Amino acid sequence: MQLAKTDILTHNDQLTRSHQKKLEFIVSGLPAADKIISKLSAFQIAIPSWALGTGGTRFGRFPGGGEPRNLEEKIEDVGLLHALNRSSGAISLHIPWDIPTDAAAIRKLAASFGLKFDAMNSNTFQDQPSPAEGSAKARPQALSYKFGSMQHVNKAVRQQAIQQNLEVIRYGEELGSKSITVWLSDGSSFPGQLNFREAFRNTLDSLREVYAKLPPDWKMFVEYKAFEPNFYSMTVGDWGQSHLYAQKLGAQAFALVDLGHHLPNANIEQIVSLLLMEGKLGGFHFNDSKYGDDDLTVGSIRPYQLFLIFNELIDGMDDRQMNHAEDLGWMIDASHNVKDPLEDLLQSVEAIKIAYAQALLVDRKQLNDAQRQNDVVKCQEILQSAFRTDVRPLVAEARLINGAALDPLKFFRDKKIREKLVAERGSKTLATGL
Ligand code: RM4
Ligand code: MN
Ligand code: MN
Repeated sequence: MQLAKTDILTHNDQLTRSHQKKLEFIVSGLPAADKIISKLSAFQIAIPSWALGTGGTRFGRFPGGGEPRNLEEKIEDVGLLHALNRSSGAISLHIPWDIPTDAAAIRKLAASFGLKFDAMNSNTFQDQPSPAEGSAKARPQALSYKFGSMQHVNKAVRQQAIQQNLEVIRYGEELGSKSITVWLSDGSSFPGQLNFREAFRNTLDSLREVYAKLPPDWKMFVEYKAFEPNFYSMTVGDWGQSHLYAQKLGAQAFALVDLGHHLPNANIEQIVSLLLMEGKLGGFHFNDSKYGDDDLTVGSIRPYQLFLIFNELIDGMDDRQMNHAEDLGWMIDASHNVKDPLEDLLQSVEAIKIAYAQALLVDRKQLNDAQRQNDVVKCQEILQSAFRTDVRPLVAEARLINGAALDPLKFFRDKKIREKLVAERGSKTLATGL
């Protein structure tokens, strides 16, 4: 579904007046509002192809209807999001959930929506029973990943996982992607099940084989996770282990931080800061959580933590003269059980941009001075006054400049987009993914 530009213009016309008032108010107190707005318009967040349908829990799944039935429709959905907010200009594919059978056609379709291909993801955490429907290129899987993939005690299983990752890279090259994210569910569920050192070495050797074939302009992201599906040990269990792999692999390998993959109360902003300092932070999977890998809407539970993370990101990236929009991989990794996936993703993108905008407000010089004087109260005041600023008009203005809708969610509802998708695709469709 392509949105009519005139519909967006009409929608914006109706909201412009009240938007301008709010914008004037915030801009009047900001010396560098223009700079902030242009940074916001450049900032894009990739959408995962596996989060466009309703996710489930192990207790059930409640599809809402109109879910994308294939890769083409997933691309259309991301295209829709991007037309609404001009901030979701990339899609991230999971293989073999979303194999591009005709890469040239898929690339063309994505380009028609102004979309690029973000990091490719390899799935060696499930056994694939047979080639996914409509994906003639998928190979049937011979060996099981029940006891891991890259860590496996059996070399043949490790080889299978390596080959699968190399295949993912090949698909990515056909699509113009520039990175692969490796998330392994490898680990153990019971004490004694695994020799930790052997599992680490096997995993490192397997990753090395993939890394050796990585195109020179690609990055490899090693994503860690504290627990689940293994509940005693994970072979890439925390940022220290990710960093260790990335360091041993080489300059093209980085750690990837998924916000939901930490033990409770972990200080994620500190992790981010140190990984950046070491030049080993590659990218992000945004989501929110209260207990574990809950994959909830970004900013729905702990918006202050999100702000603090962005505060460290900006500080660390500026220190290394990095380009905020381009030098790290920004992606959402969420699952939607009770909300409309597209509405949920719009909320997530908005939350990310709000946190980014708030962090851009922090007066770094003042903060630095207050830190040096051990003025703890002032440090807190500086951070919290940025966090408590309503930056939504700045984010909306960035959207307006980019030709997006002033209020994407309102547009989505007013124009009954979900209803149209249900009419087009049916009420009983199921998207592949989480
Ligand atoms: C994992 C992890 C990965 C994602 C899968 C689907 O928990 O977050 O990034 O690829 O879920
Ligand atoms: Mn993730
Ligand atoms: Mn996860």
